[in-house]
Amino acid sequence: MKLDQKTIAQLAEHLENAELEAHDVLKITDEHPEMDWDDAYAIQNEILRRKLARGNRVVGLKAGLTSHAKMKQMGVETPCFGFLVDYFSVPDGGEIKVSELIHPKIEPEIVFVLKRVLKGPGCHIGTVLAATDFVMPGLEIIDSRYRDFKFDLKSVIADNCSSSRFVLGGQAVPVDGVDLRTLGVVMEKNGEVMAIGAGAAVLGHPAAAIAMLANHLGASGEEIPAGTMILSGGVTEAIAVKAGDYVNLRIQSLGSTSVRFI
Ligand code: OOG
Ligand code: MG
Repeated sequence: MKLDQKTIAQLAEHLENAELEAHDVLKITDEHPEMDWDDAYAIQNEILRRKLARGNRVVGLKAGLTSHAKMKQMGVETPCFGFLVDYFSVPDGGEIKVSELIHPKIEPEIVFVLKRVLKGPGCHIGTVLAATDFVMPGLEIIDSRYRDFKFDLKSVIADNCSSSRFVLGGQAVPVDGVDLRTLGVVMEKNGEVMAIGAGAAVLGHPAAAIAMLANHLGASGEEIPAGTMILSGGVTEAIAVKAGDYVNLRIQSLGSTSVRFI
């Protein structure tokens, strides 16, 4: 760790205020180029602590920057991990107020729900599939707090990996019998196809993203509890949205989910 506790708390407050007040900020590594990975996750954890103290609850976890499309779009080469709290959740077919966000983008995700605990190190695709209750389609709305959506990996980790809203829908499908690599993914905005992909875009197999998350948490002695919902990462690049837009996601064998921006 390169930053002291006071600086970590200040940066967490700074980034969380930007989220809650929907305004952008400069990326924090500009002022703190010395910060390291532990500092970045410590800031994210402090944002979580602030939310829990206010009565919010964790409802899921996410892996991000797990596809080449996303890594290329954002100019980074390593995945990141974050948390999802209750007020991020939007019902299937529901509405999102863009005035509550800065410059939202939307991306298609394959979502896992676990039936058994996952504890790294040593988790792999097999461990993850054996621990998975079902998968389902999800739309993630990301909203980097950084100006023009530009950041480096440490800055985006501190900012809880741009998390802001998510929508789950479609069908809950057990993983035996489906090949998650070849599932087709089609995302439409206002009736026009905007992004297409397949599950293998996510680290070769979306379960690999869940294994990485379990191994990341395992390094600090944490486990992923049974029942946890996890976004495995955008399959395609993220698409900008504005008020009036309607987005629909279809994933082969898993059904569809949608959301409207107002
Ligand atoms: C970081 C969050 C990425 C994903 O699924 O790749 C993410 C960002 O692109 O702003 O959620
Ligand atoms: Mg995502």
